[in-house]
Amino acid sequence: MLIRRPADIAPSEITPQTVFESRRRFLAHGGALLAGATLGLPAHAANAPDTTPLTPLAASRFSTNETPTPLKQLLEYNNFYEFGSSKGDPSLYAHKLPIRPWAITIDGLVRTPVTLDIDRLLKLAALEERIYRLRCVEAWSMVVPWVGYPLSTLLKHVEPLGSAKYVRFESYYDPEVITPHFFGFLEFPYVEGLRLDEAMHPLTLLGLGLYGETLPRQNGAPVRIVVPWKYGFKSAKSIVRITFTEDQPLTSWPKADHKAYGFFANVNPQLQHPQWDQSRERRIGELFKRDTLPFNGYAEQVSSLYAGMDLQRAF
Ligand SMILES: Nc1nc2c(c(=O)[nH]1)N[C@H]1C(S)=C(S)[C@@H](COP(=O)(O)O)O[C@H]1N2
Ligand SMILES: [Mo]
Repeated sequence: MLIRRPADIAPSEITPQTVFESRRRFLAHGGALLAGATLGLPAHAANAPDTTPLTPLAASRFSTNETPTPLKQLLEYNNFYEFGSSKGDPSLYAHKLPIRPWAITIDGLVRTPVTLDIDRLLKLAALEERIYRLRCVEAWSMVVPWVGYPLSTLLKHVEPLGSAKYVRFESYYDPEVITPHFFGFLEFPYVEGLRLDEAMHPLTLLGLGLYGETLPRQNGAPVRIVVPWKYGFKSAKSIVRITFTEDQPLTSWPKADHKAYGFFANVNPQLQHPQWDQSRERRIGELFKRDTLPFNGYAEQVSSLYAGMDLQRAF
C-alpha cells in the first residue's frame, strides 16, 4: 500500500473536512463488506479497500447534484472483463491486479513522449471531486463521486503534433496475471480511443479515485479514463499507455462486434439499434427504469462536438 504522508501527521491535520468525512464513509462501507466475508464469501471477496486518501479536493463545477450510488454497489457491480464476465467477478478477482509499481507511457504523434510513474501523475495537477453519471450499454447506470483532473492537463504536457487526430488508450494486460473468463469475444489488452477534441474536452477526466480515495482495483486502479457522455465501455480502466494517432484506433468492442458497438458510443436514447432498446436505463439501487437522456444528460456541454454528424450512422 502506498503511504503518501509521514505517519506522524494525523489525517485530520492535513485533510479538509469533506474529504475526511468521505473517508470515514468509505471505511464504514468497507466495514460492511468485511462483515460480508463471514457470510460464506471467499476471503478476498471482503475486498478490504486497498486504497489511500486523496487530498486536497476542489469541488467541481461539472458535478451533478444527484445522489451518488453507495460505495458498496460501486465495488460489487462492475464490468472488467479481464477479471470475468459477471458483474460480481471483478470484486472477487481484481485483487490480482498489481497496482505498484505502475507507469503510463504517452507516445505516438507527440513532441515529447514520456513515461510517468503513477505517483508523479497523482501530483501533476490539482485533484477535483466530480460527481458524474456512468451509463452502461446494458442499460444500467450509476452516479460516481470520481476524483481526478482533466485528461487535457496530461495530454497538453506532451505537446501533441498537428497530425494527431485521435488518442488510443491501452489497459494493463499480462496473461500471467490475468486469466480472462471471457475468451473468444473481447481481445486483450483492452483498447479504447477518443477523437482528439473529445479527449481534450473539459468533461473528460483522468480518473484517479472515487469517494475521496484512490481507485479500488475493480474500478480501474490506479488510473482510468472517465467519459461521462458515452457508454461505459469508452471509460477504459487500469491504463498503461496513451498513444496519439492520425487514424481512428480499432477499439476492443467494435473489433469484437462492429454492428453492436460503435467507436463514438455517445449515449443516444433515439438510436435504432439492431440488438437493443437504448431508451431507458435502471439506476443501480432503484427498482424502476428511467428515461435515458441524450449524451447521458451532458448534451449542453458536448453536442456541438458532433454538429453535422449523422448520429444514427456514427454511433
Ligand atoms: N480495461 C477495461 N476497462 C473497462 C472495461 C473492461 O472490461 N476492461 N469495461 C468497461 C465497461 S463495459 C464499463 S460499463 C465500465 C464499468 O466501470 P465500473 O465497473 O467502474 O462501473 O468500465 C469500462 N472499462
Ligand atoms: Mo458497459
